[in-house]
Amino acid sequence: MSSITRRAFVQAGAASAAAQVPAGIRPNVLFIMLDQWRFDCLGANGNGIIRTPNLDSLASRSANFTQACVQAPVCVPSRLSFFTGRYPHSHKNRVNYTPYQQPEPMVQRLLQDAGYATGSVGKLHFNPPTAEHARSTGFDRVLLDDGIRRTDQYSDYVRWRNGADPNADVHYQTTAGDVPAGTNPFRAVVAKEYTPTAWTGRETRNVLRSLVSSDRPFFLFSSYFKPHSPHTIPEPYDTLYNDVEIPLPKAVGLDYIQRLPLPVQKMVLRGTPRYNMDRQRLLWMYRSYYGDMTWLDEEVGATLEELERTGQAENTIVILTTDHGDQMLDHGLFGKNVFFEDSVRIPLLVSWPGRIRPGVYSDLVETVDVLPSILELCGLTVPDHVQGRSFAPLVAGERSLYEPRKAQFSENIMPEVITNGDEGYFFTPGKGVGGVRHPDAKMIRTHRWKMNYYVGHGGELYDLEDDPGESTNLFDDPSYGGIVRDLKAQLLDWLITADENDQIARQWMI
Ligand SMILES: [Ca+2]
Repeated sequence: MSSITRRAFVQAGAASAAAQVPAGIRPNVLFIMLDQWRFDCLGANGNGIIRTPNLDSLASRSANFTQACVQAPVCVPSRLSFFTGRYPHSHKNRVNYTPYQQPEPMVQRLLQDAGYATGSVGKLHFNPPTAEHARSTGFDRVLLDDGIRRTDQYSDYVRWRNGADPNADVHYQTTAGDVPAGTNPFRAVVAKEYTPTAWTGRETRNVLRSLVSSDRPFFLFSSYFKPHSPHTIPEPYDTLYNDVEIPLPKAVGLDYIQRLPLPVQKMVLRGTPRYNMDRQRLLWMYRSYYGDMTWLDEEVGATLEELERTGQAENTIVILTTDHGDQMLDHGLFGKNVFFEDSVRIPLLVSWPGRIRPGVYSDLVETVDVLPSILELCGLTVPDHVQGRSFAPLVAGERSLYEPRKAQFSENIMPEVITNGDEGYFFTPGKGVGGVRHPDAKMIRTHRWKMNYYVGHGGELYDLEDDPGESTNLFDDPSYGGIVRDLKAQLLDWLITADENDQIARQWMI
């Protein structure tokens, strides 16, 4: 199907859903985001060790997308693709803490303009990182905590804790330090009730109550910093997985890392490389990450209970997802900024009782699809600038109106490769960043194949069916030349058509 036909298709879908939403009754939207949450760290996604009963229960009531991919494996570019429905090369925020200066409105503005009461609690990661700025993007109410030291001065959580916690002079990410052997070295010094996680949960429920009391439908973005590192885990969660041997990723050596394309090598080896770190310490990191997830499960569970208690559960679309995963030493590194499955493949749950058909969906959805899906489910028109494709027909409407994706795309300029974490570098056209032409990497992923392409530095090709751990790079193997050529052609097609609405005037000149 041509993309122009596709656009008409999407709009027809929006119109049909709009017709289904009774006049004056639009659903609420509760959008819950965790930060750096691995796809496999959810019981419902097949993890038999992690304890996430509330999230598993939500998954059983949701469309559970098992092949969802982020548009960029790093925070702000990914978040803005969720919020704008646009790919990173179109919304242009390619690294963290770039001001969003494009004219296209974000989801909160679109819903606010449609009469929604809007609120945000927790991490937004916008720049400038202030609540006032966040309100100017379309949030009526903002309680902010981005979760990192450099923005603490703008954090409503830090301000609150300074007045409430008798130990406020100890930074909230401080760990106990020397602990007896056999106990968790990541145990937090700060008591649970004074942590960002507890604050975000509590304030989410406070803002939820106040939004429900208005006579308008609401959009609430509830955003946790965890299970993002640094690992700091308060009692009682620090000991939850003490007796559990969580399977650890396969150890990799320098020989493996040095076979990766140069930008990926640099990413793995930047700063102090940790690919050969102590395995016992790694196990404690996993136990802390799992403990965080069980705690987040309780917080999200309490919020869903509150939604039920206010009588709004039946008329609320709940979205639960994350902005990217965490390597957790898979392939030799922590964090993200690479295209491995641990970073780009994310959990995505979308529910609406009686409207969204629960089940496991293996369709190739992208995070740019979330905004048009929200709008369509709310009976609103999807603006032309949106590049995503609504999955509303797939999960809640006429399935035949949904055109399945054949491939997903992700983009990453890997700035840390050049700056090693320093943020004082700017992009200069023709010169790159800091005088270095950065590798603007692109990923294409199909049901079977993943190809990552680094301008000037070759690529990676993985067979996700036969090699789900992405251990064998087939990019330079001549017997896969046809696959590489086909994926390159699809990548080129996407690059040409993704922002066609920015490139082509609506009316033909005669
Ligand atoms: Ca993030």
